[in-house]
Order: sequence, then C-alpha cells, then structure tokens
Amino acid sequence: MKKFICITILVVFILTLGCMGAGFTDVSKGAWYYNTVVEMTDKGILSGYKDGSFKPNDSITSAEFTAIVCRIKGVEPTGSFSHWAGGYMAAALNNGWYDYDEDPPTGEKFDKPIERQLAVKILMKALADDLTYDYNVESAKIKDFSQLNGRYYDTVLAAYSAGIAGGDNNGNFNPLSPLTRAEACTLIKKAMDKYKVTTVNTESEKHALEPEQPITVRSGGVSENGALCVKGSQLCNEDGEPVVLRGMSSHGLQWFPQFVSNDYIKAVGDRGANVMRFAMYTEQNGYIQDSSVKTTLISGVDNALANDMYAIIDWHILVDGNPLKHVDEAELFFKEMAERYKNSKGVIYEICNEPNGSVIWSYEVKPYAERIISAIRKIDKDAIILVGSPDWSKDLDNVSKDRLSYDNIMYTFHFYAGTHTQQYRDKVAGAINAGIPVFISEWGTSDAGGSGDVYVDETRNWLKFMEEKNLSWCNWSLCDKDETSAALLSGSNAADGLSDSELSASGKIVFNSFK
Ligand code: IDC
Repeated sequence: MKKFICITILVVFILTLGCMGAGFTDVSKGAWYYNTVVEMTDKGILSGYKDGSFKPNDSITSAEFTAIVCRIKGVEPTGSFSHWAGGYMAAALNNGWYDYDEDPPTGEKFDKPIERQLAVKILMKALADDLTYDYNVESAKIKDFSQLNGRYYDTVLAAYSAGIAGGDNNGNFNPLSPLTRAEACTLIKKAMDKYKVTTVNTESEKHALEPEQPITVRSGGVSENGALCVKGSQLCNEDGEPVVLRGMSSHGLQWFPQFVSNDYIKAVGDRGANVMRFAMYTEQNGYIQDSSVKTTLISGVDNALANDMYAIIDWHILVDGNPLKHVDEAELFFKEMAERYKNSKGVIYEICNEPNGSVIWSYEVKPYAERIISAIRKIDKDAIILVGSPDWSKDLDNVSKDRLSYDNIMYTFHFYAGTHTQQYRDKVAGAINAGIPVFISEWGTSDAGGSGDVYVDETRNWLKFMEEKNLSWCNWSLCDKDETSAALLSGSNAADGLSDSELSASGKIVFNSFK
C-alpha cells in the first residue's frame, strides 16, 4: 500500500496565510520554479517567511530537508534531542535513509546545506518502491558523473531513471553542491508525483508536531541541565546539582492561545526564563467542555522545548475544587501526554493546579495523585510531577504528615503578593525544613484575584525568599488581559522580542527577575 500512503503535512518555517501560494515577493511568475513553489506551498510542504518572501535561492539545510521527507512519508520523530529536528534525523537514520557518517547524530551538519547527492538519496530511500536503472544509460546522462561518490550511484541513477533528478543546463548533476529551496521543491514534487504520495492535511496533527524553528541553546536550558530529579527537597539537574527554573505561566489557554506562539515563548526565553507553564483549564470552557484546547497546549509545549525551555503541563482545576471529579479524564489525558513526551527531558507534569473547597489532602487529593502518578509512571518513569494541595495549593502541613511515596515528586505552593505575606513564607520555609520539595508553579504580584495593585514591596520580599531557598517559579500570567497580574501590555509584539515598554508594571518586575 506504499503507493497510497496518507501523509501529514506540516510546516517547517513560520507559515502565514498571506504568503501561501502565489504572491511571494521573490517568486516571479516567469521563474522556472513558480508553479512548483505555488503547488508545494499550497499543500503546506514548504512555506514562506513572515516577510512574504520564499527565498528560492537559499540553500535548504540537512535538518529541514530530512524533516520534510519524514513528514510526507508519515514518519514520526523518535528520541529526545535538543535540536528541533533531532528526532527526525534519528528516525531517518533508523530507517536507513542515510548512514551514520553522512550526518552524525551529534548534529554538527544538521544546520548545514545538504549536498544534492545526499538529498536525492534520502528522498529515494524514503519514497521509491525500488531502485531500478540501467547503469550505462543513466550514468551517460550525467556529465560530471566522475564527481559522484559511489555510495550514491544506486539512488541517484534510479532518480535519473525515474525522471526525478536531472542535470543543470550543462548536464551536470553537481553532487556536492547545496540544494536550493526552489530545487528542493521540484525534487520533492517529482518524487511525490512519481510514487503517488497523496496528502492529507490535518490541522490538529500539524499543530501537534510543528517544530517551527531550530532551537537556541540557552544557558540554564534543557540541553544544559538535562532530565531533572529531586534530591531531598531540592530540584536538581541530570548531574544531581541544584537547579532553579524561573519563567511564566500562560493564562487560560482557551482564552489566550496567541501567547504560547513560538514568538512569545522565544521572547520570554530570550529575557532569561528557562521554563513555561501551560495552564489548561478543565472548566470554564476548558478541556472538559472542549478538548480541542489540548492542541494549543501541545503546540505551546513543543514551542517551549524547541526553545530549550522546560515545559509544565498544568491540569488547571479551579472552579471544581475536587480533583476526583474528573479523575478519569485526567488519567486518560496524562497517559496521552506521557506517551507523547516520555522521551523528552524537558516536560514536567502538574496534575492538579489548585484543589479547593472542602477537599482534604489524605482523602481526596492524595488518592487522586496516586492514581495519576502511577498512570504516568508506567509510561514515563522519572519525569518531575508537581502535586497541588487543598486550600488553593497551600496545605503543605497536611502534605508533610502524609507524603506520597514516589520519587521525583514536588508539591506546589501558590501565592499572590497582595494576599499572602510573611506567615506564608514561614509556612513554606517550615515545609522545606521538613524535607518537602516545593515548587512555586504559580504566583502573582497582585492580589489573589489577579487584580488590585502591584504589591511591589511584598513581591520583592517573595523574590528574595525564593532566591534564598532555591525555589523554582512561574509567574501568573503571560497575557495582555486588563488585570494587574497580566505581564503584557496590549499591543505587544514578540516577533522582535519583548522589551520593558511592552510589559505591564507586573511584567517589568517579573521579566527582570528571571536571571
Ligand atoms: C484567574 C485569571 C482571571 C480569570 C480567573 C477565573 O487571572 O483572568 O478570570 O482566573 O478563571 C489562581 C488560579 C488562576 C487565577 C489566579 C488569579 O490558579 O487561574 O487566574 N489565581 O485569580 N489561584 C490563585 C489566584
């Protein structure tokens, strides 16, 4: 059924509707590649840049080309890598589309232009049913055949025979030269036509897998610290050294999906944050009412990972204070997330934002946590799991008396500077002294309603306290809602980063405290 492969189409570069198909500023109607570029960009296989250009003569990198081939072939990335395309490269290597020495998994060639001979090999190995050709006939077509490395004879000659590859005006194949984006379009289109690869464009999967841009390796990021663990009450990196995560929480993803785009997350990372929390409300038109919000969550998480930041998946219970109310849905959801991210070193699970109302730690929250943690642990053996407690994640006293018996668990504590003061710092300090690992997965500079003043002095007291205690934190929230706790001013644009002038009074304090 190779000929009828259903494939998923994704975009490699940032895709804006305005530059799809015709209308690229640098693709003129008369260009030899015009029709192909239009067709391939309309199908979403390659896309243009935000500024409306396509850059047809730029060379395509090894990672970009290989990721496209994986996607049109429906091959999923495997493994956990700091490079955005590491999983695609590993999958292609595992499938035998290229050999170890041609593009080592250490990645030094991933972002280099791909050689034409290697591009043809990867494409043919992935899509061709068989590699048939007449050596004498095909080799005679290639004027610079002597330049072609013998390991590429079968794939390049088969591609010539199938009419997929061809020479330049002088009849040269130029095996060692880079492939341009326009040429890559043409090559891929011909192979798809020849091997009858049909395309199915599923929006949800597009979001689910979209890597957007290559990552920037950040100091304090996932590539530096690796898989986290808990030692005593301290969060530690893969080498067992203390680590502190600082960053932002999203607002409700059902209301403000635009702020978990790559631009916003990158901008937060560029200001020094190394973690993003994604608040997926269960109620208030959240996941229980409309599970499509999961798509936003996944794209946010993928964006954070692509930016070398840790990502917290937050099951944001709030209106329904008893986590057991939706324990079945929670279990299914976390199993799915664990399957999806089990190989990633950067994902942290937060299983219940803020239990509240009449719930009791030992009777409701702990049994809920045991069920969800054991479901996650069956799939993802050692990721950090954050657990909330009654009283809007403040009941560390009862947690201390009756702890969960799993490794790599941390308990969340949430505060709002206008409401919670010294006595709450004492509470947290007491819990830490009792050996409880605490993670401040949500805090605000405002009052507990998210509004009121920015409580500058009390915020400073908390920041100092968290620094002294090596506590990791996420601030509420990365959005531009008209409320004090929102970090952004309306009209912010993260495409060129986020400067203080785009931040609210709260955002200014917080963004300047990441490092
Ligand atoms: C608030 C938002 C507000 C929204 C409200 C209701 O800031 O815009 O209308 O939720 O959903 C929390 C919660 C967090 C709250 C925040 C501020 O985890 O969802 O967000 N807060 O009230 N706990 C303590 C405070």
